[in-house]
Amino acid sequence: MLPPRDTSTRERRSLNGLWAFRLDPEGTGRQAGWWRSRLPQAREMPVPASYNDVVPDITVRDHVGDAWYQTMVRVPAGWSGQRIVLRFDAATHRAAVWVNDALVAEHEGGYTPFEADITALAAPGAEVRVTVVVNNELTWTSVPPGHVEETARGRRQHYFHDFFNYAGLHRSVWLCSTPATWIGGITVDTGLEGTTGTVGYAVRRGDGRDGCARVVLRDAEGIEVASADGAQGVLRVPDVHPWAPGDGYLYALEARLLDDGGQVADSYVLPVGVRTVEVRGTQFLINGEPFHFKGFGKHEDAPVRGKGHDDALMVHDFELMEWIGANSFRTAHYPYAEEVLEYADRHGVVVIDETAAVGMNLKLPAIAGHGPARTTYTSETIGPDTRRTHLRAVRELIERDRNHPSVVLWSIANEPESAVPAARDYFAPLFEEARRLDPTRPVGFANVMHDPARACLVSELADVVMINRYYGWYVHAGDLAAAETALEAELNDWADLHRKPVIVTEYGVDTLPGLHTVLDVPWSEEYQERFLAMYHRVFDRVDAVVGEHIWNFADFATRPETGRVDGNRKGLFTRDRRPKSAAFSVRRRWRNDV
Ligand code: BDP
Repeated sequence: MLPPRDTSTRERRSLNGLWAFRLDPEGTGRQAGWWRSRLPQAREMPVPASYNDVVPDITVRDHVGDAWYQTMVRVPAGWSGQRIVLRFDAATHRAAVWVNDALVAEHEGGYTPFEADITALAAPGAEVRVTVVVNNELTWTSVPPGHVEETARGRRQHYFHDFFNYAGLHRSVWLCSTPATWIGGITVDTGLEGTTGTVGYAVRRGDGRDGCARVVLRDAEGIEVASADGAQGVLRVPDVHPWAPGDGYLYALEARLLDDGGQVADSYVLPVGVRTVEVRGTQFLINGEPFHFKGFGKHEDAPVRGKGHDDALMVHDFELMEWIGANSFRTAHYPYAEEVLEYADRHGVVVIDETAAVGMNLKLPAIAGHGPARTTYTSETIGPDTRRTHLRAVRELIERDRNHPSVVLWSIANEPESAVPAARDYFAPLFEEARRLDPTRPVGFANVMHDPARACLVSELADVVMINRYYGWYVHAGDLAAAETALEAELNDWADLHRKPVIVTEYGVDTLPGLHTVLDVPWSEEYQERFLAMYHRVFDRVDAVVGEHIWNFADFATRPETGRVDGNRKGLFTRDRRPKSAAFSVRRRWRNDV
């Protein structure tokens, strides 16, 4: 599904702004047909945003179930003869959409887009009513999983991941026009042969018929450097300017779809970065050069708007990453807004792109003492139906993001239980599918501390070892000497046993800004600094370590828990993006500024 863009044949209109909104705690709206007229008893709600923190009311914040959004939109009069599409960049976690009285779309998966062809319902010049019901329930078959408990005080949502279950219309909503004969998809795969770049491309007609296409590749100055006729082929670019970390050089591929008479029916312009990715031994190579990941696991999270995408915050986060010397980040723990990947493409920032499969480890809540012991992989818990949803999540992620040069590695899950044979059975088809859909990128998952190198049965399936480690926090808290020994031993174990590149995808400690200590006291700013310095010393002693992603870029919201002080405080920046002391020492390391 191509992102909406204005081109010579297409237009888009943003539906962002204030929508009518209403929670549906009794779940009566679907029966009552709330889409059929003006939404009863509605308040105003911004789109995009999570609704949870906009209203200072615990019943809004902790709502479980349906929430309704509605707006009116006038279809541009100039769109007559065009195909008209309504597109949601995300609706968390599932949604149904009506245009006037007709159901036009249903989608599950809170972090990937969906669209509906509404040409038959949206007469140019007319006003239409768009109603969306968004549901935030996490179940045993959703990704991420969870379960809803009916209690005497109402319904309670339980889930196994460590970030708040924000919901709503988190990203932009668009009304788009395309010609009646339209481009349904474009894929590119790039390569380098000496100083020549190759761009393999395929242009797909939206109606599935075979189409004729012409493609033109232009450099950043707009000068044509290659062209070809045919719906698929390979373009060659002599003296190519590769896309590289820190150098987000992009070409523009214009694809023109020709109608049966040979006239241009549709045109779409796709940014293309020419680069290669390869895992060789214990090295991770970008354009044949060893790459060392420096950066963060992040979250889409901020006060008031929750997970709502916001360009100001996005640019600020990238500027702070640049300030600190980060070259990469992981989209923990779900696919981020497409604007984020487009920015990373333009600025040469490297991305590990993750599905929303987080919390597939039912041992962990029991270990932490806040949940009963359960078996992770059974037909009643994480079973075949969950895997079907998970497969769809892998497909939607790769379909959406495969053209981004910034994305160099797929992460198909975060911290699933991985030391039981059922885990291997569960994950093998997911790795297979990711590789079938995209043979050009390595595939991995973030391994949990409880399932180390000798126990984990899933890492063997991965191209890269990605591990989240908390020696000095959840284990050996306050004892950095013991933590250092344990960390180094484990990293060497991974390196010796797996002989693959190792990226430490999480390491960090909760830290309260303003808490200062002389000794190694957890939660203090000094402890965060010394903890990170210790990890960095160890990384420098183990050759196979090719990446360091601190957990987390910024403090973020979680469900209330005694181990959390107004959320997870492992950020190097506070939730409002002020640096903690450790940010300055990390900056010295990452900018080589010792
Ligand atoms: C890891 C999870 C991450 C948590 C982190 C923590 O991958 O989502 O936020 O631990 O406990 O287990 O801070």
